[in-house]
Amino acid sequence: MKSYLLALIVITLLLASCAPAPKPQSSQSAIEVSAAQVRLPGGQMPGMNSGDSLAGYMVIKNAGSTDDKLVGAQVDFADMSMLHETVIDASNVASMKMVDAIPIPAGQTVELKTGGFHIMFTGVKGDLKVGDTVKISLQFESAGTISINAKVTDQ
Ligand SMILES: [Cu+2]
Repeated sequence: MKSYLLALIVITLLLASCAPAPKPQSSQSAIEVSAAQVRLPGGQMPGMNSGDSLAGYMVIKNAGSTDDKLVGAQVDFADMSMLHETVIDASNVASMKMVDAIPIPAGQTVELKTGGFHIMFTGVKGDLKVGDTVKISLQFESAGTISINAKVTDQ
């Protein structure tokens, strides 16, 4: 009888541990990333050299009702990832500056593209070629980490 009770308690505990996890915040599934690619900022890719920099572009949609921000990215194929914005000064010269975050307002779609926001990967390892797929872990302030695949392109 005792062992029967014990078994019952164990089963109850097991069932309890299988209970569904609490529902994620509504913002957690609100971010959709598409058309992700990495390429040389100038567009051409004459063979990847170790230590080169690559720019990451993509389309980020916030289908939720809460503003979010892209606050960082992590990759294996480069030493460092930075959030950048290309700015054009009064004399029409383009330069890049680092930003802490890229705002992804609720209900909006933000495009990381040439001449605007992008992710800069520096210290790229030399074994990437056009057509490869690389993994990028994007960190959002509300949505947390979202892992995506990006195509290595030359255009
Ligand atoms: Cu840049």
